[in-house]
Amino acid sequence: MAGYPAGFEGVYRKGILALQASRNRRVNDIGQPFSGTLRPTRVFRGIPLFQGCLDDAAQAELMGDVQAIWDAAPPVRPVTRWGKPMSVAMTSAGALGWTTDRRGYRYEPRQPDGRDWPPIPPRLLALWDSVTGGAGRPDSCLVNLYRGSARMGLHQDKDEADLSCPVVSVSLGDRALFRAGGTERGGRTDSVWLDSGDVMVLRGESRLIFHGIDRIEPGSSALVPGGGRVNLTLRVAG
Ligand code: MD3
Ligand code: FE
Repeated sequence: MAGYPAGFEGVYRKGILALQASRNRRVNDIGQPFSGTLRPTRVFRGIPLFQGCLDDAAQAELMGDVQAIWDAAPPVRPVTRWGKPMSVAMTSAGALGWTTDRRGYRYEPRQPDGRDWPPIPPRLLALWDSVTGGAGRPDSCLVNLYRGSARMGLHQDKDEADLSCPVVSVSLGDRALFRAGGTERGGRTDSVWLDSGDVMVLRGESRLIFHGIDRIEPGSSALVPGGGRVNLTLRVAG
């Protein structure tokens, strides 16, 4: 940016992003959190980030929905194919829930105790429509709980029947360091902090990227009872 002081461009960009985040918040403040057309605040490695998508009231309402899911389907730390418990505690809502055990990763129509998974909260279905423009209908909502040093290693999500459908991720509670690479293992990766109320949409090329959570920052939010971070991922699994 010729003629401007050194560092101006960064400040200018930050200003634009803060403006868009506050506009997203304002859309939420008029009482129809998910009915407006929310615009991404930034594109991170091809992923549209909707930073500040959910205002404090919308986050609290969603946290209530999460508590209802936990009441009907308590979070568990599933074991991987190799018998090691994951550090993230998980449960699901919807027709299909994602689980893992010694038989491997898969979607199941019932909880391990035989009960149905609880329904996907209508608020989340509305959010899906708002940020995807109404691409299909999610039939699975994975609810991940990160406490303390919980993390998720780099992986690809490929257990869903139709990989051309988008995935929507909602972050609640403590901020988390999200890492994303390309569609091949071993390539360059970049990281970004995800804050409570941030939403991202994975579609097209970014749907198949390697990604993970390096760590959370414990105590950075008071939203989740007992502390930690919740991530909701909406998917068309079946
Ligand atoms: C990119 N969850 O559950 S959310 C997962 O924060 C998962 O709990 C992380 O990765 C979490 O599989 C990351 C962001 C995310 C979610 C799904 C994706 C990124 C994705 C699917 C495909 C590509
Ligand atoms: Fe994933």
